[in-house]
Amino acid sequence: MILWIKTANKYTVPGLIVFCTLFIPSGVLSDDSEAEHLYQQHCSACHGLNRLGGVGPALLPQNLRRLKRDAAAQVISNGAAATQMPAFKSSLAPSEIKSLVELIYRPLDFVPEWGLDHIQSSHLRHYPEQLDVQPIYASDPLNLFVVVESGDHHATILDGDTFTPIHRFKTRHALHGGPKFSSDGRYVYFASRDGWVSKFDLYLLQTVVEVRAGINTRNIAVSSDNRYVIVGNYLPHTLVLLDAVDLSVIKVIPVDDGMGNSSRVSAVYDAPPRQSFIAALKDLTEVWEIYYGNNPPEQHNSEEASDDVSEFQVRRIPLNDYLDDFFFDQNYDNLIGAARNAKNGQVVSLDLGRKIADIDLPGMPHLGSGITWQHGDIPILASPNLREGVVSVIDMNDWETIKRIDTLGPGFFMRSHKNTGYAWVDVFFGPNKDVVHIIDKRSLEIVKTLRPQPGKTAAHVEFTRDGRFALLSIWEMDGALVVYNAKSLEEVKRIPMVKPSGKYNVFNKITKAEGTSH
Ligand code: DHE
Repeated sequence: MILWIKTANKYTVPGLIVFCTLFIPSGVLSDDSEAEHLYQQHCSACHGLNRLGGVGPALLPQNLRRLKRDAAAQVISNGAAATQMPAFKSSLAPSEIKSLVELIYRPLDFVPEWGLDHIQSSHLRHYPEQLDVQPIYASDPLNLFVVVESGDHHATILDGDTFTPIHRFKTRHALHGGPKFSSDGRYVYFASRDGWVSKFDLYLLQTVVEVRAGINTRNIAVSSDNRYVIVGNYLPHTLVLLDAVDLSVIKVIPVDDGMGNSSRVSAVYDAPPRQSFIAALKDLTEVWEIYYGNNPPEQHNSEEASDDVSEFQVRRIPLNDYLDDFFFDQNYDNLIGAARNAKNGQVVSLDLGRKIADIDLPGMPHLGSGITWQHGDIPILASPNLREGVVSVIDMNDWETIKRIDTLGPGFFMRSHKNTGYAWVDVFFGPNKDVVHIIDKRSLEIVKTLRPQPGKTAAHVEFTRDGRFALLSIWEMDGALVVYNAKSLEEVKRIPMVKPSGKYNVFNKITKAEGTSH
C-alpha cells in the first residue's frame, strides 16, 4: 500500500520511513521519536526525509544558524509569507511545535551525502540559452544594481542612474554572499545557503538554469575566463566545479588531507591573475589553490603537496593555524586572513606558499568586509570586525597597524570607491546598529556619522559605477535602500525594499573595482 500525503499544494509519496512511523501511536514514543514522527508527518514531504531540503530549505543546525529558535517556532506556527510554508498553529499543539524546533536544531548523526548523482539529478533548465541578444530595457546594463532582498527571498534589479527598480523576482531561499558575475556583466550567479546555484540572465531578466551543488554551501566563485563556477560547501565536505554555461557538473572534489580527515570549506574565491581558485578550509590547516588555466605556476615550497591530476590540479599550502576567512591584496599576490584563534590575522604569500606575516586583526572580520586603497605612497587595508567596535588600518608594505579607528560598535561591511574620498563602515550590532560612519580616506578620521532611520539596522554600502552615489540598506522587513550623494553626504532617494541585504553594482563587480568585494 502506498500512502499519499497532502502537503501545501500537492500530493506526494513519502518514503518508507514515513509510512512506518505514521502508524506508531504517539503515546508510546519518546520525546525524540515523537518529534521525529511529527517531522515525518508534517515536514518531510517538503524539507526532505532527513531534513536535507527539497521544495523547502534544509532544516539542519548548519542551515539555521541565522534563525533564532523563537523565530523558527513562529514560522512553524504562522507559516512564512511568500513561500509554500503553511501555518501549523491550528493542527499542532504548542508543545509539538516546540519539539519540532528542538529536532531541527539537532545535528544529524551521520554526514549526509550529496554526490555527483544527487547534484546531476537536481539540475533544472528554466530558459533556453540565447546568444547575441541585447538587453530588453533601456537602462545602462553596466550600471545596474542587483539587490538581494533577504526578507522575502527576492532580488531586485535596479537602474543605477535613475534608482528605479526594473525587475523583481523570487530567488532560492536564503541567498548568502555576494552574487558573482560573468566578465561581460550579462550573467549573475547566486548561491543559497541550501546549496542552490542559480544563473540569471541580466539582459533577458530570466533565471536560465539551476543546480543544487551542496546541502550547506558557503559561497561560489566564477573563473575569470567565464568557464567555471566553483562551489565551496560545509556539507558535504566538497568543492564542486560546474560548467559556467549550463551548470553541469565537471568534478566533485572531496576536501580532505588524504589521511582520512575531511574539512568544511570556509570560502572560495577567484584569483584572476593566477588563473586559479583559492579555498580556505575550516578544519584543516591548509589553503588550497585549484588551477583552471592551462599553465599552473611553478611551486616554490617543497613542503606543499599537490594531487596528481593535471586538470584542476590542487595545490595544498600548509599553514600553522586554521585560516577561517580571507581577502586578497589588489594584485592577488597575498591573501590576508583571520586565524581561528581570532587574536590576529595572517598573511600568506601565494607565490612562496607560506605565511609571511602575522597582522593585528583582533576579533573576527566578516569575509569580504575589508577594502584596500592607496594612502599616499602606502597601500593600506582597512577592516571592521564582528566582535569589537574598531576598524583596523594596516600598511600592506610591512603589515603593521597604522591606526585603529574606534566605532560605535562591531560592524560587518566597509565600502568605498576610487572616485570618493570617503570609506563607509556600518555598525551592525548593539544599541548603535542604526549608524554608519564615514571615514576620510586621507586623515583616517570619522568625519560624519549618519543615522538614516533611528532604531533600524543600517548596513552594507555599494557605490554607483562612477562613485557619485552610495546606496545603503535599512536592513529591516519594512526596509529601504537609501541613496546618498557620495560627496555632499545628503540623502537623495529612499526606495522601499524587504530587508535588502547586499547590493552589487555590475560595473564595480566585473572590473573588480577598488573599495568593494570581489
Ligand atoms: Fe556573510 C559575504 C561568511 C554571517 C551577509 N559571508 C560572506 C562571505 C562569506 C561569509 C564566506 C563571502 C562570500 C562571497 O561573497 O563570495 N557570513 C559568513 C559567516 O561565516 C557568518 C559570520 C556566519 C554564517 O552564518 O555563515 C556570516 N553574513 C552573515 C550574516 O549574518 C549576514 C549579515 C546576513 C545573512 O544574509 O546571513 C551576512 N555575507 C553577507 C553578505 C555578504 C556576505 C550581504 C556579501 C557582501 C558583499 O558585499 O560581497
